[in-house]
Amino acid sequence: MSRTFAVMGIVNVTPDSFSDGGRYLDTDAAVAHGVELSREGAAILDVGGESTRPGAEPVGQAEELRRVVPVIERLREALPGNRLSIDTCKAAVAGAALDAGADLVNDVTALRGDPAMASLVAERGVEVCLMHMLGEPRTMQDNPRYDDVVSEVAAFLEERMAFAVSAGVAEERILLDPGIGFGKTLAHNLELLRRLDEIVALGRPVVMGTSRKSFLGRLTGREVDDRLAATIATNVIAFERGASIFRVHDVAPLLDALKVTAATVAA
Ligand code: HH2
Repeated sequence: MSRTFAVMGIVNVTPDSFSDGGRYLDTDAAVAHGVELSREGAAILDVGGESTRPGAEPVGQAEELRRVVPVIERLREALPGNRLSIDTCKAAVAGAALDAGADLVNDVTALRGDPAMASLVAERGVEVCLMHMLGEPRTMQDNPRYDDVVSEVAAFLEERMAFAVSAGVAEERILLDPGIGFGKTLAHNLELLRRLDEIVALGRPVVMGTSRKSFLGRLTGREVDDRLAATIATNVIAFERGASIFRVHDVAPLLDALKVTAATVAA
C-alpha cells in the first residue's frame, strides 16, 4: 500500500500573480483552466482572487468576490467530484465561496488576517489550511531573519493550530503549510525542505507550495515558466519527507512523478 496524497491545482483569477497573472482573469478562462487541471488529475482546485507575491498590493473585498465567486459556482457545477479550496484571508470572501460550493479555506495568514475567519471556519465545519508567513506580502522578502527557521515555523503552526481549536475548529479539519517563499530566503526554503519531517511531526497533513517559486529560479537560473523540473524535484522530496498535498500550476507531470515516488515509499 502506498501513502495517499493529493495534487492541488492552482486557479489564479488575478491580473498580477507571479507566474500566471492575467491568464485566467476572465471567468470563462478560469473555469476552463480548473476543468483542465481536474482532468489532469488534480483532486483539489485552489481558487484565488488576490496575489500574495512579494510586493503585491492588497485587493478590495468587492473585487475579490467578483473574481472568485462565479468561478467557484461554475466549477462546483462542472466538477462534483473535486474538492474546491478558496485561497483568501478575508472571511467575507471565504463565506461567499463556501456558499458557492467551496469545501476548504486556504488562509495564508493562518487566521490572523481577519478576526471573523476562525469562527467562520468553525461554524461551517470545513477544512482550513494554516500557512506560515513572516510579515505580510508587501514587505515579507525585506531581509527575513530567524534563529532556526524550522523550529520557529513549527512553533508558529502549533500556536495557530491551538488558536483554531480554541475557536472551535476541529483539529482533524486542519492542514499545515510551512509557507515556502513567504518571508524566507533561499537558505530558509531549503532548510524547511531538508527538515520537513519536523513540520510533519506536528501530526496534521502538510501542504507544500513550491510551484515555480523564485528560489527555484535562483537555484537553476530558469525563468518562471521554465521551472517545472525544479518544482517536481522539490515536491518529490517533500513527499518523501511526509507532505501529502502538493499545490502546483502544472498538475499532470507532477502527478506522474508522485505516482512513481508513492509506489516506492512504504505506507
Ligand atoms: N503560495 C501562493 C499562494 N497561496 N497557499 C498555500 N497554502 N501555500 C503556498 O505556498 C501558497 C499559497 C503563491 O503562489 P501563486 O498562487 O502561484 O501566486 P500569487 O500569490 O502571486 O497569486
